[in-house]
Amino acid sequence: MSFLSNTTKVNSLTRTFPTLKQSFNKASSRHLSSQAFTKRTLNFALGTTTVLGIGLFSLYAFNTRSSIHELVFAPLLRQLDEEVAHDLSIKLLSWNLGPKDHHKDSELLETQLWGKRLSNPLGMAAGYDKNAQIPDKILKLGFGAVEVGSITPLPQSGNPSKRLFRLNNTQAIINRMGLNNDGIEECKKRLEARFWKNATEKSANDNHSSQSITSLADSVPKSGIDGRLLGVNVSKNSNSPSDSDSDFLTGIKELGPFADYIVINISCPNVENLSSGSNMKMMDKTVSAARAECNNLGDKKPALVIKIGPDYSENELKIISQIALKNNVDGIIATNTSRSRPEYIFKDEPNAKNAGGLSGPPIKNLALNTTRLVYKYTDKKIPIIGCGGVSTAQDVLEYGRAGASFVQLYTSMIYQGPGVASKIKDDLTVLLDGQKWSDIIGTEYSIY
Ligand SMILES: Cc1cc2nc3c(=O)[nH]c(=O)nc-3n(C[C@H](O)[C@H](O)[C@H](O)COP(=O)(O)O)c2cc1C
Ligand SMILES: *[C@@H]1O[C@H](CO)[C@@H](O)[C@H](O)[C@H]1NC(C)=O
Ligand SMILES: *[C@@H]1O[C@H](CO)[C@@H](O)[C@H](O)[C@H]1NC(C)=O
Ligand SMILES: *[C@@H]1O[C@H](CO)[C@@H](O)[C@H](O)[C@H]1NC(C)=O
Ligand SMILES: *[C@@H]1O[C@H](CO)[C@@H](O)[C@H](O)[C@H]1NC(C)=O
Ligand SMILES: *[C@@H]1O[C@H](CO)[C@@H](O)[C@H](O)[C@H]1NC(C)=O
Ligand SMILES: *[C@@H]1O[C@H](CO)[C@@H](O)[C@H](O)[C@H]1NC(C)=O
Ligand SMILES: *[C@@H]1O[C@H](CO)[C@@H](O)[C@H](O)[C@H]1NC(C)=O
Ligand SMILES: *[C@H]1O[C@H](CO)[C@@H](O)[C@H](O)[C@H]1NC(C)=O
Repeated sequence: MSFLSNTTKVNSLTRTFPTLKQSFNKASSRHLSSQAFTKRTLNFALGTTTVLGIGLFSLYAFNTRSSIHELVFAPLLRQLDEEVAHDLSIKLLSWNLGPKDHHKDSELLETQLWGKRLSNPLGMAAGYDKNAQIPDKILKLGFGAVEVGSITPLPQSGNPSKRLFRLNNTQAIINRMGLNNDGIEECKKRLEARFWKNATEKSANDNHSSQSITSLADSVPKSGIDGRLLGVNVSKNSNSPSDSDSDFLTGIKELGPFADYIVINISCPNVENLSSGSNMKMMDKTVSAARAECNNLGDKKPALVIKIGPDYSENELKIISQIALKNNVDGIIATNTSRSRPEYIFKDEPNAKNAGGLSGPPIKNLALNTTRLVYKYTDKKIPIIGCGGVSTAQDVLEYGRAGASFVQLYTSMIYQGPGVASKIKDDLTVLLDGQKWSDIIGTEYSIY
């Protein structure tokens, strides 16, 4: 009885997900032939039901293209406290209970960056895998790049809770985490371990001498996976002096060898007005010190990337662009969360009044405008990484046309679940309509 009713359920499920029908039929015939002579006890029926149930569940659950993530798992996680949900999602992925993207990326989505191949233009932004625990699981969700961090020299616990807020109606987030992280030593152990595992697989006669990092060809990404990039975001401990750069430099020196790109925070809350000469000098000094430290790594050096906020004026962006050009910065991430709040948000969102950085769709136009201006003022010479409110393929396309070489997202995964990268890639392939991603980058400016 129980088996029959389960079959009925299975049939209705396979109507919704027709590709499952075959696997179900195979699984059930295998079961019946191997167990044909055992007693058909109630236990057996229950056991079969459970096995089939788990089997079917896994087929849905372990595929990023299954709608179960957006329709069931993500809403379930959203019933929990924001930070509990975040930590649980990291645990699930680290236990290999996350879904995987089983498709090969369309060739249309490919691009080249820093001499390496990037197989699709979707990256996971900093702040999700703060402690470098699961970069490979994130890449398996279908992202082309993953940025871990921010990581500070010493571990720190961040701001007191509550420090993370959902704004359900606008699918936005406000956070003031305050850089909670495990510190360089712990994170370096993880990054080093994953790096060597792959480096030694790739070149069997290498051993763990520091020279063998340099023996990897330049085009081999530090992610260890062709077409995928690994970034590390380094920052200062909150009790370090605000005018000291030594925390960044430590981060670059220790973690740089294991990253394709390294990101530094150049925005200082008490350096509001960049137009003033002394603030500009301070930013310039930080970037040039970071450039020098990066160069010290020689052949192991990662690309040096700066991340900026979305709240700068056009004039300030002009100045930042000049500083970036002068110091041969390799990339600019535009943007971080915003201090601002659009007026409409207070009407819909009880949480909008909380202090912290706003992310998600309400900051998209700010971040997109920033991308556009930085692309223009750097004379298209520095690759821009678009970030802020990316939740659909249309958003990705807009960032690409405005000048982004690739984009990052975070907040939309909180609302759409771990299938978000696969979904956006599929839609983007359709939207591109035969054009290549690399050909649409910056096309808004082709008229100049
Ligand atoms: C909870 C949370 C934590 C974040 N932590 C970091 C961080 O540690 N370092 C960082 O550079 N950006 C951090 N960000 C900013 C994101 O990387 C990204 O720049 C921003 O959220 C805009 O993208 P989105 O709208 O797709 O989320 C964080 C964002 C959120 C929502
Ligand atoms: C957001 O949605 C979740 C789940 O639906 C709910 O538990 C939570 O109270 C909502 N928060 C706000 C601020 O509306
Ligand atoms: C190593 O590379 C393979 C593919 O080349 C990838 O599947 C795996 O996740 C990588 N592992 C680590 C630890 O880098
Ligand atoms: C491995 O490292 C040792 C020293 O640490 C060195 O003597 C040896 O030649 C190395 N082997 C290879 C294959 O590089
Ligand atoms: C960014 O840097 C400034 C000073 O350089 C510091 O005050 C601020 O806390 C940093 N923020 C992050 C997120 O690293
Ligand atoms: C920034 O500095 C410039 C020049 O010192 C000044 O004209 C401008 O008003 C300042 N802006 C703000 C927002 O303080
Ligand atoms: C990013 O935003 C956070 C929160 O608003 C802030 O603490 C940090 O300084 C910002 N970093 C950059 C690089 O703008
Ligand atoms: C973005 O820039 C356009 C053109 O300058 C402007 O009209 C628009 O208001 C800007 N949007 C935001 C959110 O700043
Ligand atoms: C690095 O990560 C922190 C969050 O941990 C974020 O606030 C900051 O803006 C990031 N900085 C850069 C340069 O990406």
